[in-house]
Amino acid sequence: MSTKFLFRGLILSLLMTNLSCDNDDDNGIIVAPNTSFTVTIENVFEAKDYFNNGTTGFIQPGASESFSFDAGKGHYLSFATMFVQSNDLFYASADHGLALYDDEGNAVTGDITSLIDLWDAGTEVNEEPGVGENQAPRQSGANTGVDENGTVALIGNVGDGFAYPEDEAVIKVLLEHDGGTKFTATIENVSAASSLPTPLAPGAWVVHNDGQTPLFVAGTAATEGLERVAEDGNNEILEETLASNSGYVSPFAPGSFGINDAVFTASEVASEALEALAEDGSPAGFSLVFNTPVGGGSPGPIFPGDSYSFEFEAAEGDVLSFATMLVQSNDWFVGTDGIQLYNNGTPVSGDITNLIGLFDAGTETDEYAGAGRNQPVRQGEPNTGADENGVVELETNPGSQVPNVSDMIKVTINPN
Ligand SMILES: [Ca+2]
Ligand SMILES: [Ca+2]
Ligand SMILES: [Ca+2]
Ligand SMILES: [Ca+2]
Repeated sequence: MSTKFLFRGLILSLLMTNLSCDNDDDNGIIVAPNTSFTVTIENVFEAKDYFNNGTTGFIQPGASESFSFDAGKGHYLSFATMFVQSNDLFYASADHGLALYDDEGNAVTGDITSLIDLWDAGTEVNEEPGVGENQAPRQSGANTGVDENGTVALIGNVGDGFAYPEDEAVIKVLLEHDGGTKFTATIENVSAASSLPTPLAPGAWVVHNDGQTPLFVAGTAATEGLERVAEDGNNEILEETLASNSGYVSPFAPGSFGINDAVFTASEVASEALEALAEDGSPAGFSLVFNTPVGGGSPGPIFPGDSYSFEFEAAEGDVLSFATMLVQSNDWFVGTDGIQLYNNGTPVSGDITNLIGLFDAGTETDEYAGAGRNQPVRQGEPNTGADENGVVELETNPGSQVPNVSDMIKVTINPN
């Protein structure tokens, strides 16, 4: 290094020393200057359109099959299963699914067969039911028959001239509420005594939000996944499509950070300020907050792909803590109660996600994450839910639907 650069470096350090005179201790000894850090918190959830999904199997006349799932207020159920003695007909709810809760927030239960209809996928020309040689029981192979190039329609609106048994004579669908967010649906094949006994073929179900049409849209062409379900009772493609697009996703809420003055302490009772942060995403009780998404104009949560960023100055020995609510939970937050900002005199730098944990504030009893009625998206007002009377601790059993911390959030720190 040239003397010129050394000189410049000296001037710079003298300037910085003067600027950081607050760091003079009582004996007048100069301590290391503060470093300015930037922390970035990014929501790295993989965006998904639907909440969860599954399949149903082959249901012979006289048999039934049940499947269970979790769902919250605002969730809908869609499913489809083939009317096997046909070319491309299937039983399903309306294209937007059926509401699992009524307007008062009560679970819908009982016999819901009246909400199920027989649909024509519009992919294969209809033959006489139970007789046609291109229908699943008789066709020479999968995907055999005359292309229809039509759209998905209620069979009652198709007018193909054939007679079909009443829906209630073939299928019966029951919905039970098992408490909390748990439901069990049962599909019963009651066609044995009908004019045309038929198996119901492997199908698919999906729990989703209002306004979504995950299996088909009436009046438009069927997807390949639905075509295979409706013509051949093959649910593989539809299952794959739904599974890759279903799962737990959550925003993170405005949060708080502290330098030395910790936002929380593990194993201790949460402060009121932390309770509001962890239950309702409100950092109002803290002085140091991050609340505005990068590139956003006003405070709000961060969704997949969004991030928060905040800056602070710290000196060797200082410790960073922070907390941001995992919104689709009762009182869970992601953060740390203490990360050393220097490592042997060097400012910490880079990805520190592995130092971050998922914590339960211990203030509100946990429900199924993503569906519980006392979680922010579904609760009527803040601070709703049963008191937990616990302490802040790592959440080690969040439920299999909740990804690992590093698949939900990425935290980086950089000295400026
Ligand atoms: Ca057809
Ligand atoms: Ca066929
Ligand atoms: Ca809790
Ligand atoms: Ca709550």
